[in-house]
Amino acid sequence: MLDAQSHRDRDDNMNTNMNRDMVHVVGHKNPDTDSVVSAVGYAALKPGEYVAFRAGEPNDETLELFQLANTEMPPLLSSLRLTAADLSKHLTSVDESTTFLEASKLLEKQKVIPILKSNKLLGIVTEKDLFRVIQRELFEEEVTVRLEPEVLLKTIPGRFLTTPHALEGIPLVLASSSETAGDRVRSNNVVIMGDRWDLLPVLIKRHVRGVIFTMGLSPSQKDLNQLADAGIVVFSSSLHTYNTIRLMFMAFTVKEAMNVNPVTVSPQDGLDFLRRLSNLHRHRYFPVVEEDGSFHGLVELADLASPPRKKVVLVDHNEPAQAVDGLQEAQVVAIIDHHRLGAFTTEEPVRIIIEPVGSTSTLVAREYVRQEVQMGHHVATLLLGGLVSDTLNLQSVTTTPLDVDISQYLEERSFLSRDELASRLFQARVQAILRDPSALTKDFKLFTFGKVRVGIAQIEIPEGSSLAPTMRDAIEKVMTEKLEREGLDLALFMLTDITKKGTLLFAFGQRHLAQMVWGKPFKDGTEYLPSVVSRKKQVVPILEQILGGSG
Ligand SMILES: [Mn+2]
Repeated sequence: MLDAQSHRDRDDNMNTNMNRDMVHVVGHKNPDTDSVVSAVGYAALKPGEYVAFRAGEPNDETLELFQLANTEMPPLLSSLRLTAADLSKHLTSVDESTTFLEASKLLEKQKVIPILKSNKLLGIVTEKDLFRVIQRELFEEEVTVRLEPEVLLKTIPGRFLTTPHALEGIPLVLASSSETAGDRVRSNNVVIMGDRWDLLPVLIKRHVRGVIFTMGLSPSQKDLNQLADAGIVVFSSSLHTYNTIRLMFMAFTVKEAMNVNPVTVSPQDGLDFLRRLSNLHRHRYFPVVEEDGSFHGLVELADLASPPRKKVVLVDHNEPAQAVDGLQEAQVVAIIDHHRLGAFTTEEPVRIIIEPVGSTSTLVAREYVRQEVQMGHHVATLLLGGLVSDTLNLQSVTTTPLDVDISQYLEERSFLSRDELASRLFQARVQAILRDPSALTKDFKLFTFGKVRVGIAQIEIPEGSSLAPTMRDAIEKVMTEKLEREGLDLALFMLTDITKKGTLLFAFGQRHLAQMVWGKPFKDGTEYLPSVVSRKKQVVPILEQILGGSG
């Protein structure tokens, strides 16, 4: 018998599929290179505990970097919400031919058993379900048993003395004197008896269905032949009569007891849905079944009350709006970032590393130095790529001395030249823009100067001005579209050359306005403006000054 303590123990054994200690390390949605590689780099600090993810499809530059580093892209994390897949439990499953005896042994370890056929769910069975069948036997006036040979052999130790067949009929124990016994025997009986050889002629005469001899007894060969000739199935149980009969109650298969219509859920179903479902159906278990019908696991009602939260480290972002969906259901354990701190509150203390440096990769790499962890060359290559990508190969205004130091540290460990890596990455970036020029207007901004509506877009690229011939068509296409769609007077595109620290300015629409503002001819619609790199500080103010205040 199970006591209360062992009940508790086996509950604890039923752990959900979710690894509660696993920490998801993930960057922002619409991931750039820095956000993907800083997740990989940070996760590699604690292998086995931290696992890196990406929050969206990688761009061409990021793909190029992972190819260069010969490393696998981390998997997509689309949500941090708890799902039925996370909450489902590891359970031993059985097939429908499993006997009650086998099932009841398994039910000492788990409270519910899934019954499968080729990994498809047929039903579930609990102790209650087994007991319902046994109870039916207990309260029926006249019980008919059907003991299938395989079930009988698996339940009662013993052997068939005749060809194995199902023993089907009304059980009758012959213990009384031959006179009384003879009167009681019917042809639909399965007789259970000891060494009452004197009664065998009666059994043969009445054509009983079968005989079970107890205590391992077997009749003489002559008697056995006569029983067999009369079509009577003979089984010899090695147990005594009481134990033989007791086990007959267990000579069923789970097929006869299982609940074939449990309410099932799919692996993607979220916690809210599961809670609503459990209010609707007062079931204790909800099998989790894939779309193709294959069995995934079981969610238990008790686990919906206070489920564990997924742990997450945010890299390269700290604003919930930029984070993977379901962040509010997760537990943030750390933030590693180089962006401004947005509105953010947590329930527990959080490790925060936010510094105004050129890339998150820089901060992640510094953790290797601080924590004295050896950095492999794959990670060094990836982090160097992230650093180069965000700082435009150390030429962006956001670049700090720390970025420069760390870039040297990474360059040594990656066995790569930073400049070569940079040129590979920026080539990939340009190729991607040519394939999908809409990327050029990602940071498009609208202004009104006096009565003039102006739109300005900008990209910053090392050796940017040398790319003008390749990119001219793409720039013209997206900017004339903007001009028309936004009803602009003037559309400006800044192709900023980070290396030369200047901007090639493209003007579309009323070009004479640009000619007036900068006092230059804008032949072919472009003009190179040396030492102009900032839209906010160098382009907007002069437009405002010549065309009128913005508003
Ligand atoms: Mn970044």
